Amino acid sequence: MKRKKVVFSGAQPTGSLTLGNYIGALQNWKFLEKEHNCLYCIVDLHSLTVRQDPEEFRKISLSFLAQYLASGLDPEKNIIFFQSHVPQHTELSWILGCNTYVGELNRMTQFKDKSERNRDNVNSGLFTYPVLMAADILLYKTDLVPVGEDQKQHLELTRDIAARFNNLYGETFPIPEIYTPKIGAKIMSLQEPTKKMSKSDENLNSTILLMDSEDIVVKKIKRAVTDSENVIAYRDEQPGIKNLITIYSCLTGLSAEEVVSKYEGKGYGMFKTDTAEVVIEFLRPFRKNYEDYMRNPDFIEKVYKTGAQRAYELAEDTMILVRERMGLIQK
Ligand code: AQP
Repeated sequence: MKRKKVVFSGAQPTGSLTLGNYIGALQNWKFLEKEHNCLYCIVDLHSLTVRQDPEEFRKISLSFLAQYLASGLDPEKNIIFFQSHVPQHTELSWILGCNTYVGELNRMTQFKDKSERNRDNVNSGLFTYPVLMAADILLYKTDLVPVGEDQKQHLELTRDIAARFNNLYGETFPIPEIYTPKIGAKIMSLQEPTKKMSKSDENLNSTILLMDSEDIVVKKIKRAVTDSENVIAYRDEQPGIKNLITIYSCLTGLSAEEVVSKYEGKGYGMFKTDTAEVVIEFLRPFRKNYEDYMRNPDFIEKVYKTGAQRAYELAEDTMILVRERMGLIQK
């Protein structure tokens, strides 16, 4: 029988998930669960590259798990777990780090961006983060990685590391492919639509959070930066409007062209009101599910414990092979 493809992805539990995280990644996760073996991880160790308040961090991590479930991921079909519960991630990360060049890590644009934003804490974890990400992916012999466009460079590096390891030590890892949505792979900031929407953006009006109330969504979309053309067109010269069309399209299933023709001759005011309505309609069931899950901590715990157990077994199978390939004495 043909082996089902393995899918791995994750998000860092910092702040709260944005509509960008959902459209760029989570929406595809749900889609892929039907025909693949999927592992969806809360990559909590990655969050430590930025200082966290421990009490708050614990709450955010659990809230992320509830948000994964609220966005429709089925814990029976998928392995849902915390990265820190499966110690092989850090073990493989060390081994891969010994096969990654400093020059390669120096080229990572996210490191440059994040170290500028966190000047008082440019730690070595921030620099080696892409190696841990490569380990997250390769540990499960992943074939497909559904992520947003911002992760492309890290995924290219993962592929290079996998190919190098296979060449040096023998065929071990499949070379993973990136899987991005055709439209919506990069949802932009509502305030600076040439920059990606990011959950750590200090300007709260830039992001729509999955946890935002209806009033807040309306306010944020009303304030979204547009232009003075007053024509609803899907083109790079109008990045603010293009972004809103993208959001509208991804949440309704209409193509960008269909959205444009629906609003032909209409003003920005009406388009923004309708876009806010589309977002609210999407968020309403999400919120209800989220609250139901948060009222059920026992269920949440069962999901992450079962997930970690299943992930651990798969991870250990890979590590036995990796240790063998590297000449480490088996336990
Ligand atoms: N704006 C975006 N549009 C489309 N996809 C996006 N993703 C992030 N932002 C957008 C995708 O969401 C997944 C989870 O992201 P992450 O938690 O790993 O962190 P990130 O990529 O660094 O995203 P953020 O929101 O910008 O987080 P912070 O501010 O904490 O660094 C990934 O698949 C990502 O591609």
